[in-house]
Parts: sequence; structure tokens; C-alpha cells
Amino acid sequence: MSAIFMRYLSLIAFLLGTLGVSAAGAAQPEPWQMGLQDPAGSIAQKATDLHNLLLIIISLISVFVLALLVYVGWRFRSGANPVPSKTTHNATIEILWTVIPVLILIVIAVPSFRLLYYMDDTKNADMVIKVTGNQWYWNYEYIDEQIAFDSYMLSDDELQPGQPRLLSVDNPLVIPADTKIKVLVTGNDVMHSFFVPSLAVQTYAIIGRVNEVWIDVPEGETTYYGQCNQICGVNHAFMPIVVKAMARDDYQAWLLEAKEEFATLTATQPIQLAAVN
Ligand SMILES: [Cu+2]
Repeated sequence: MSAIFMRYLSLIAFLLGTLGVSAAGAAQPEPWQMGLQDPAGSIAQKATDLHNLLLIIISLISVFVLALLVYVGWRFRSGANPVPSKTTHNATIEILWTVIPVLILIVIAVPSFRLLYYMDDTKNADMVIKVTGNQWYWNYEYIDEQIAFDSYMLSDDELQPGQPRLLSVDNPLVIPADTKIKVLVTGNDVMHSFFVPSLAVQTYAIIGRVNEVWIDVPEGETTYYGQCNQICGVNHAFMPIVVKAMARDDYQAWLLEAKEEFATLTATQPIQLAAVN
């Protein structure tokens, strides 16, 4: 009952959101937030659209089932219906309650598979970043630029005004806006999970295995916050992810500085091979 009520509340929140009444606007969780974080990038936009479609479908189903239960409880109560029917089969209604749910599932499956294949397509990426989960920090490697750095959470006394507690880091993952970026995710010790809600990215960081996803954040300088989403030890809650998106020109400027600060001494394997040839 309370689940149905909550879904109904979510639907109202969603409808308010579509009218522009929603207060959500940042790429981080907010107090009393009702819906998903605002989507950033094409995958997140499509995922939010699918979520909104599903919210309408499940709300209608919940309201229909609740109404049916209330009607049956009232119509067939012992006072009004002292002699119960002995009916056990009704071909028409059995066909209906099989076919209609199948049709609903098809309606859900089509956009769902379309989104899965869209997310899976990492071809034609403009750049590649390798993300490695460690106990308990992230390492970001810009493979083509030969830079890599660790990203640790800031402690409370290191926080600057405006930086969210438990979400801010010393070195954020800096990316250019409006660029298709392939993200290779792996782990170094135990399983972690790279999760940035507003980008709709959640991928396991597994030792000895590379998972790939892609992101493309829209124009504008925005900071997106995420967290490790796989219980990975005592400091699991203290390895946040900060993705800082900026215009391409600003990104190039950052890259020049980063190359001085974070240059890796060893080139990655494919670059070494190219140099030999
Ligand atoms: Cu972790």
C-alpha cells in the first residue's frame, strides 16, 4: 500500500518536474530530492526518458490493481455475497490477463533494448580515459596524453566553501564537454564500481578485466558528483568521484598544466610498440 502511495507521489513529482516546477538543478544529491538527478549527456537523457515512461506505466498498473482489489473486497464481501461462486475457469479473462501484460512488456522492451544498444556502442570515441578503482581512491589515466593521477577524497578540514562534504576530491576527473569519451573501467585490488548518477554511468571495476562505457556531457562548465557503488572495504564510502566538465579550449589549457604535473614516465603498451616500429 505504501509502495503504491510512494509511486503515486513520484508520479506527481514527475508531472511537476515536466511543468518546470522542480527545484533540482545540480549534479549532486539535494535535500528532499524526489526524482533522479538532472540528466547530463545523451545516455542519461535517454535513461531519464525511459524512467519517466516506466513511471507512468507502473503508476497506472498500481492504481488499476488497487481499484480492482477495493472493488472485489467490497462487491464480494460475505454480507453482500453470502453464497460464493464455484467458478474456476474463464477462458476470455485468462487470455486477456496473459495477452495484455505481454503487450505491456513489449512496449517496455523496445525502448529498453534500444537504450542498451545505444549505451553499448563505444565506437568512434574522441578520446579514451582509463579509470582504476583502488582501496580507497580512484586513478584516472589519459591514455593518449600519457598522464595519470590519483583522486582522493578531501577530509572535512580540507574543504573549501561550497565544496560538498564526502563528495569532493583533490584531483577531479577533468573532461571536455560535447565530446564522446570512452571510459575503460578496471580494478586493482577488490571490486569497485564507477557510478555517476547524473551521467547514468554505473560500471563495475573488476580486477583483471576492463569494462567500457562512454559519456558525452553537454556544453557548459559543470561538476558532476558520484561515488564508488560496490562495497569495497572500510573506506568504501570515502572514495567519491568528481567529474569536472569544461569547454574544449579550457580543457586543452588544463591538459598543458596536467602534463607537467601528472606526466607518466612509462608510456602505455600500444605507444611503445608504435615507437619501436
Ligand atoms: Cu570502492
